[in-house]
Amino acid sequence: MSEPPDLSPGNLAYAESQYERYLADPNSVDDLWRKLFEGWKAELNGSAERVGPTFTPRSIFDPAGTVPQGTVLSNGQTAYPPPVLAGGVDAALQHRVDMLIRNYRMLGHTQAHYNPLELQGPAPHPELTTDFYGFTDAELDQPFAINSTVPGKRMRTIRGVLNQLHSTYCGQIGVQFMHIDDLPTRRWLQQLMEESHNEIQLSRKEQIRILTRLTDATLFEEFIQRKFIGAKSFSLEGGETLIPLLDMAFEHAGEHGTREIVIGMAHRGRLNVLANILGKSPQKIFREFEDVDPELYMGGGDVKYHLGYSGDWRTRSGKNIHLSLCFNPSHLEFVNPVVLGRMRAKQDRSGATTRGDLGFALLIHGDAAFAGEGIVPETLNLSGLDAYHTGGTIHVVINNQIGFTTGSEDARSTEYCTDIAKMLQSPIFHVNGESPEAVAQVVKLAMAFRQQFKRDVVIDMYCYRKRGHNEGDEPRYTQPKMYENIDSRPGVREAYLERLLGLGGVTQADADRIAERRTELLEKELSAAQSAAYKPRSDDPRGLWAGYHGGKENVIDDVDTGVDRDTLQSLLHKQLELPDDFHLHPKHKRLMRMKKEQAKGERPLDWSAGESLAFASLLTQGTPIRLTGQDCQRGTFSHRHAVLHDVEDGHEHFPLKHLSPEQANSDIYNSALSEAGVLGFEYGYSLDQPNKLCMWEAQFGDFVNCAQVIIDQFIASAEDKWKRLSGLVMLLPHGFEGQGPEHSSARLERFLTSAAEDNYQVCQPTTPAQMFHLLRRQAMRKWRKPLVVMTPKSLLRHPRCISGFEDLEQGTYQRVITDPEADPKKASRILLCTGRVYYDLIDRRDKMERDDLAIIRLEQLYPLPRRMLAEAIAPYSKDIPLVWVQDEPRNQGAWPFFLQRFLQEKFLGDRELRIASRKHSASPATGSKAAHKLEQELLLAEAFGETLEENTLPTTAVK
Ligand SMILES: Cc1ncc(C[n+]2csc(CCOP(=O)(O)OP(=O)(O)O)c2C)c(N)n1
Repeated sequence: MSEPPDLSPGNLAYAESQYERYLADPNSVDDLWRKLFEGWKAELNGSAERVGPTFTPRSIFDPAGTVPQGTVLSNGQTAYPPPVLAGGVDAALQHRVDMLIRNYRMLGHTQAHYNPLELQGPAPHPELTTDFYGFTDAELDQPFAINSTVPGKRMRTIRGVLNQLHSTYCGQIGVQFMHIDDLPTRRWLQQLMEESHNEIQLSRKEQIRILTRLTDATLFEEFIQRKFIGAKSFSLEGGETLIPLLDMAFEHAGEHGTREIVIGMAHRGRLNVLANILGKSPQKIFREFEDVDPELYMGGGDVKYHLGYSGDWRTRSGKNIHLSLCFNPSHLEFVNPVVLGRMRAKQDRSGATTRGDLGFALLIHGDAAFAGEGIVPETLNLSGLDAYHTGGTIHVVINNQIGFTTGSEDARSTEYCTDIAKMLQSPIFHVNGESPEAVAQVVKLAMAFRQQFKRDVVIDMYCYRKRGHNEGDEPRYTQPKMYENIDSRPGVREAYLERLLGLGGVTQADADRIAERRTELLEKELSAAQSAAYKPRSDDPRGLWAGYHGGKENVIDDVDTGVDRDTLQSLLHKQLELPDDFHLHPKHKRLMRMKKEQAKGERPLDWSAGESLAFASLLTQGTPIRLTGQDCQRGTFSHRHAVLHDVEDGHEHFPLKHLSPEQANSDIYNSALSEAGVLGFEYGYSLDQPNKLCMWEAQFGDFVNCAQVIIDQFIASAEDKWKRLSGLVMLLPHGFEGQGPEHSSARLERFLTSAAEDNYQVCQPTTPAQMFHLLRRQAMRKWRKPLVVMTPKSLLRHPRCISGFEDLEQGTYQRVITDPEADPKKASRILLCTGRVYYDLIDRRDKMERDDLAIIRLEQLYPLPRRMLAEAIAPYSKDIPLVWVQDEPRNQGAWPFFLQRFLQEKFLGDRELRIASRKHSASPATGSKAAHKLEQELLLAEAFGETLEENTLPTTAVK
């Protein structure tokens, strides 16, 4: 035999028989085989130059083997993995070994020591015992030829491999990554972890840095406990490793070229992060504890552990990263989508080509909140979508194993609080927060993973909460055993210092010096905070926001939002131009014909035209737009068609992207079926793109119910609490058209209930021209206020809901529309209404041929245009009643708001006010179409004074 031994998969059975013969009697095989086997033996013994093997057996270590899967071999067989022998091991044994190895990767985390409070260590997992696989001692010491990502000798015993797997997967890091379907991604992680046994080698300098950051974190909390006894600070104690964790993350980020990081976190440890990471001076924080500036915060402001901040981080190698910690409400986790939206806006602004190159979002969660709040999966689900992708978020859970007083056994059905994140193809690292070096390894892996794959990654840092939920709370009422354990722990800094002293690289004197310097600084900051010379930073909008205003509407002038007819016509024509080879849906062809007639001025403009002209004119003026929402590309009611789909091959055409070469970006995306997540994202986006018209459209207005937290806690009150401005637009289809309790009302009353201090605008436009002017006004005024628009459904195609070019050419949004047809001298009553019902009223007036009715529309409900309303009503006699007409039940809609203003502010003078509406009702609308019609009839009759006015309020009550 002169050829080298054939070790291809097709010949492995023969090779195995040769090896068995060799083991029984080395001389029973021929020279070449003998030499090969001797080489293996020598390697196993750690001596002699390696002679073989030249084949790499297929195993879990090398699933592809030497021969790629599916290759047809010279003998005609296909090379896919018979359970193969390796180095003379039988196929069944090899299979058992492969199973064990796979299970280590999959289940090793169950044996890992990531939980500092689990003193006994984890209970053994049967599938990770050698008994489960029936290995004998002899087999454990039997050599394998392994070409694996596990470095080291090629010939390994099962025992040797097990040791390596155990140290990699069952140390202080428990990793879940086998749920990732993509093999190269898993291999990438596997290699990084197994090569290093999942341990990091830190230099002395790096260790001292960790000690310093732990000292910063620890002393900060101790200082607050000492100086502000009993004050709520939601201390980080027990989880101090968060500070070195973030420190290391930002250092890695700098090396990856990151320039921006947007951070979201709850109250726990926030002050510590502000002081030790964001660079907010402790002086400012202490001043907030002192609470000596009440006049600055009358009726506004927020508690200190909800405040945001931004600062610059300079890495050791001199790179600069801008950090922004978002303001957030108490409502846990709702800040998540807001943070992502901000990051996306920064990325879009920067024009970076690859998402995540500019920077990423970092979200710090609590264990109970991460497992419990639905906004978490809503936000995770956005992470891979075109409209919301930001290139991967770093999630850090401060897993202190308790939520207020509730333990994990009552808080979740899952093993880990992070299990929901397995929905993403992302690794989850559970790590012992008492081991800063294990945390350092995890940070390195997580940062590298995000950088490589631009996907989310989760660090679940197990720790504990040294005190109660807040400083005044007694945790031992409910968790006596847990706190017995916690009370016996030395503290993270102490324990780490102990380790470093043991290693000999640091002396106690070094450590004391670090601590003394920090304490001195904190003392100085405190006396500065207590000094009378302290000056708070001004809240005036700066940077990106310079030139924009919040505050009252009367601080800002109205703008002329008209556009000349030629431009409008050309913008409509432009939107009708299609690429030559584009195949339209047949129904769409009819629509296009109609739109052409509109463009030529042969047909009046409908809602769709008004809206698309607002978009198109802003885009060509240089104002970018962004609109997302469920099915908003087409529009729930098929009016928008912002994206056309070729009926032959499905490819898309965006008319609003083809207006002019210089136009601004037009981003119109269908959203995930989420309201809170998506609205939170868009709100966040609006915070970092003040010049862009940012809009969210609810599918039906009532779906806004599901986003209520975002509205109440951010949109309605952010300016009041945090001086944050936003120009976000919410388009909420609203109108009583017999569609049942749910699809009728966008809950106008709720917006009006929380309307105060001109915190947002609530408008209900009733013509295409009004919609056109409203959207343009929102973008063109420098007043940045959220805008709530009650948009129509049936009016999208109502024959009377039309405008002419002349209506779009001049003027601006009309807050009140007077009645040009009414003769004040003849009028016997004034009907004041808002929204869709106006068209019912004019139809009925025409039908009844009544000329004694004035119908006035209130198009801006908030800020209430009192003066304009008074002027609109002034020509009419004081002795005729003013009737507020609304579709909504009496306890809903605008009536409760309007009545209160009318009574309190008396802006319409001494006049009788009546109401025509549906009766008080718990639900917004009837489910019966017929009942709806009947109700509508009664309502209109009542408005027209055709029924006994039992429902009118006594005059005295309303005057
Ligand atoms: C949406 C929401 N529900 C309830 C609360 C009240 N609350 C504040 S902290 C907390 C426990 C949070 O536990 P966890 O997420 O584990 O964070 P930890 O405070 O333990 O760090 C609760 C119930 C809240 N702030 N927000």
